[in-house]
Amino acid sequence: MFSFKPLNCELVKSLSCPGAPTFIEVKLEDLSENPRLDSESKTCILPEKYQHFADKVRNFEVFDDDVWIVTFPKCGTTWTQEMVWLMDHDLDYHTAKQINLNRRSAYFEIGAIANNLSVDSISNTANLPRPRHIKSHLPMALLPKQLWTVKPRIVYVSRNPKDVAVSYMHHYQMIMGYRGTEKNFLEGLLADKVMYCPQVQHVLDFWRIRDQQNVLFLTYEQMKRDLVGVLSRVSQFFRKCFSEEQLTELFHHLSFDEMKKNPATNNVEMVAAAMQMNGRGGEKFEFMRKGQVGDYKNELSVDYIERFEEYIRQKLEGNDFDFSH
Ligand code: PPS
Repeated sequence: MFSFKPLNCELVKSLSCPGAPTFIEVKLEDLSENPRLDSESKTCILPEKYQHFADKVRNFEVFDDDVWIVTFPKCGTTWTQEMVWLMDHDLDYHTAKQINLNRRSAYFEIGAIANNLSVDSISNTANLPRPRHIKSHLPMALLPKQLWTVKPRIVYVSRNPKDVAVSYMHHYQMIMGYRGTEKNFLEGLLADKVMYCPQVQHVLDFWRIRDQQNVLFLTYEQMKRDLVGVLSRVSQFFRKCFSEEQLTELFHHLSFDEMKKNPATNNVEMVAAAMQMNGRGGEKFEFMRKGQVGDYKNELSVDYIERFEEYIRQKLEGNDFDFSH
């Protein structure tokens, strides 16, 4: 079903880190079960470990009451997970505060990619109580094929690649223990050679199926600009009817400041454990970092901003999507 190509070029080798020392290109060879995948969509850069899980992921049993939250990394996954879990559980704040979001909404493939983690997250996800809430950064081609026949709810979120670049760079350095240069990391993104790349194709595959009934396509920028409007779309998607007062309370609960101080959503424990594992123990890093649109202007040089803009322009050519949505 898949082929696995070791990646030994200097750029990819320079992206080695304790969380992911070696990378492969995973390629879907059998396109028969996927909706509208074009040739660009068939590959994904992942840690070498993933080859032992690829078939298990692809053949994973999907249920129609599952909720899948799918994103490229750093696009607002955590924010969306909390929003969607609460919507689907009739705003059960009591449970949401008692049980960490990572247990309520499981990171599907983490055990298949994280070098120093020996959990089988695929089997653990299979055994979650239903309705299962499942987070994944995998691209369409690698996700379970039953998603396209069983058709559970899928919430997809995209974010502007320039802000993703900055957020991902901090994540890569602090959570995955990367000690290489920022230049190499940015070059890696521009060459689509960083973990989970290609990035724009990841988005386009879901943009193309956005009108399917079981798919809701959101963007980080929309959520920042008009969370009330997004909450209304999400509640319709879940066929829920909440009062204005309830939606106001949810809006407040989902704010950056509230989620940052909420131990069930701020990922403090997960980050501390990962930093310890990946050689950054004792250093300071907050998962809830800035939560802004346009932070790239503070961190990327003018040259890199231009290069990312050109990269985005080229990758979007011929498509009706743009990252200002
Ligand atoms: S991950 O590790 O890929 O699952 O990360 P992900 O959750 O997708 O993205 C993390 C970024 O989302 C920001 N974030 C938020 N922004 C606004 N409001 C809320 N409530 C919120 N929650 C998380 C988080 O700060 C990361 O972005 P940056 O730019 O790094 O601050």
